[in-house]
Amino acid sequence: MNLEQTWRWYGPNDPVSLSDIKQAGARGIVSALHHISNGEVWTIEEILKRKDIIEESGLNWSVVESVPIHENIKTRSGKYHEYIENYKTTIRNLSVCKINIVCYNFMPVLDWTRTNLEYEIYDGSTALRFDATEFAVFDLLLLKRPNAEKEYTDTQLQAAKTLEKQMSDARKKLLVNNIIAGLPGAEEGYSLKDFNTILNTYKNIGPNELKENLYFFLKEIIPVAEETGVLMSIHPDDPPYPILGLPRVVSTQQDILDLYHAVDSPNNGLTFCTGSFGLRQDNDLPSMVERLGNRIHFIHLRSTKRDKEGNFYEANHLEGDVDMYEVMKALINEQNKRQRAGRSDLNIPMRPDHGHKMLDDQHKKTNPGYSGIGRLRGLAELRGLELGIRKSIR
Ligand code: CS2
Ligand code: MN
Repeated sequence: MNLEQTWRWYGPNDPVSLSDIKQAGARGIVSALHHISNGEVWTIEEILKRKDIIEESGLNWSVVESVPIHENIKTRSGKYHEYIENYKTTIRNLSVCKINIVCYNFMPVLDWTRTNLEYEIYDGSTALRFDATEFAVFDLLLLKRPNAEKEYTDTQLQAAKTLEKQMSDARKKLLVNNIIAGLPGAEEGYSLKDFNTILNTYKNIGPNELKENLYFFLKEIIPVAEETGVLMSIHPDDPPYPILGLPRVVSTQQDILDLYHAVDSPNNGLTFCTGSFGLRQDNDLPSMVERLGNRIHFIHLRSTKRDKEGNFYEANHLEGDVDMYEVMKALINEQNKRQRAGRSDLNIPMRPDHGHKMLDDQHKKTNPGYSGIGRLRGLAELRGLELGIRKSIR
């Protein structure tokens, strides 16, 4: 019994190839049909095309990350009925093709948010970083979001003004791009001009309304997931607190318990992402695994290092604020529990979530966070940690 070692692959245009992945030691592929627009049906034909390519390399398509949720569903407006029906069809089609773990997220407007994609850490590799002052510059002085000042302290406002004066136009442009142009996996990119208009679609949606919209969606799709044997696995918010005045509802243990309760079914489950949850000090990761574990269907392992000012960067997988040893131990305990309960889903798929740019990655163009060697290092360390714990507790 092991966790299934998986790897995110963006498809045939990914600079990291399937044979690279094989050499990294992963056997399961995590992939999505990024060429299909958000809200449209994934046809069996398109799914099989991708599946064949993966299987020809001797690998297996284990998880879909992600089938994106259209903004109309999140705001329950416009064509949300049609998009939910399309989503159900996609779930059915994936199950026909024997792919039955689906990751998704319910973050309004933006998927993950970083300000710097090339932050050099102490060992010379580069990591993704979120700088709270740079983010404030973006929000207050470049985007000029109405009433944004109310969400910042005087010290933060001052720091943002001072920093903005020192920034060149090129640096500002890069900052805007890093935040709104869409990181890999985020299906939408926006222009600065449209962005305030899009944010405005949430003017009457607070956390309660967003939760209701999420539960409405789940009540529609989970019965289809049950019927077809698909395990829906929501990914937490990154970062796990409100930004840009937008509500966030998948950030804490309580959020997940509420979600489990809203539709009480094993098919309504979780992607346990230590990098996202780990940004909050009040998220105790090992105990979250213990409490939420029976519906964890997919695992993302990475670490972050945060400071008191609200900045963070992505640390090496076994460094930073996440106690990876305790998390891994809790995951192994969860597997043991499943085995005792006679469950068959023991080899929970796990992937190294993000990696640094290091060694040869630094001479290549890679998707931010999804370098070859950086992730290979992450996976190798995690694999060793798992093996060590497993052997020592036997
Ligand atoms: C990110 C996201 O932390 C992460 O895993 O890379 O793109 C994430 O995959 C999506 O939000 C999941 O829907
Ligand atoms: Mn993740």
